[in-house]
Amino acid sequence: MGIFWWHIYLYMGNILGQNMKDWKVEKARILALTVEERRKLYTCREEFVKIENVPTWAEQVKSEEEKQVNSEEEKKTVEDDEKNCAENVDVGGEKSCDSVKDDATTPTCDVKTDTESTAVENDPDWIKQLKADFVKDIEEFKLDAKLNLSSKVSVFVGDITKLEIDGIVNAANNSLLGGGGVDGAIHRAAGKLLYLENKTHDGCDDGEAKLSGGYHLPAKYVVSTVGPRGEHPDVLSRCYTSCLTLLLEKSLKNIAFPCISTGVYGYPNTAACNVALRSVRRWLEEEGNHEKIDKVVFCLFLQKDQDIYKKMLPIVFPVGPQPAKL
Ligand code: AR6
Repeated sequence: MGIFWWHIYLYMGNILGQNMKDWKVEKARILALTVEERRKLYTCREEFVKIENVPTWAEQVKSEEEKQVNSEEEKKTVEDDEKNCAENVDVGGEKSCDSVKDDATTPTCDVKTDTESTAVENDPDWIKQLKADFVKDIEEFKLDAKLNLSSKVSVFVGDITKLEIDGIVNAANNSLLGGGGVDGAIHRAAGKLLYLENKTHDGCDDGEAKLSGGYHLPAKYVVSTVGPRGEHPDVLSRCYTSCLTLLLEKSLKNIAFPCISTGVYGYPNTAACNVALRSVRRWLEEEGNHEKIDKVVFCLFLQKDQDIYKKMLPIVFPVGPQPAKL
């Protein structure tokens, strides 16, 4: 080997060796820091969201129900006021209650009519499909339909790279070396040490999962998984269970999932939500896993996924007792 190439060889070896050492040392150092010390390293600075501030699905439903009751009570008060005003019209035709009459924002009876008409809509096909699939799961996997797991799951709307949590899942490609979508966002926020650690994983097969440090992310760990390209429910289901199994192996408590495969990889959103919810429910019921972890968070970035999860979550994770008939 010529002297020139020898120098290049040593130089590269040095850099790679240094970098290899860097990620291992840095990963261990960061994981040993207190949470206050780690917060100084976050790429998102103060914009992180603590996992304890993300309500469980059960809490969210309860608070929405309370809001609904309050708004119905307010509406009733306004309607009563209007009725009183009408009754107070004096002989000359003037109302004695101008404040109500002049308030352009006062809701009218029309609002009630609207709500009533949407409540009787038929289920769309994707809801019918979910109900049928879930009933089949209950029989096939002997799921306990009465087991209330609504406080084991949460919905978080926003950027997964902001979550201060044990693990966030990356919807990666087989190289694990970065890409677009959520993968790009996670690599940018974690920094280059995630790339260097991932290089040592030697890739990842579809449906499998690999664990790395979170580095400059508020999440302690990144769990990279590779979703299917297109609609392959078995592979997508394995993504969820592989990540959850890793979580348990590492004795971690909380994990957040993006909507794996529904972006660049083109999995239809309603079908992907169906698989995600049922796979998580099945895993939580298996071997009492729900008692070993705190929370599984569904991180929803797009409005369409928020709309879909809002309709599908109550079927797989009902807050009250499981309806006798789905
Ligand atoms: N936080 C949470 N969710 C996000 C974020 C974010 N910051 N950014 C996007 N999403 P995708 P895939 C949502 O395309 O379909 C990459 O190039 C997004 O709205 O990121 O599994 C990889 O390298 C969508 O709901 O992942 C692979 O080559 C979801 O994340 C390929 O894309 C997944 O969309 C993987 O494709």
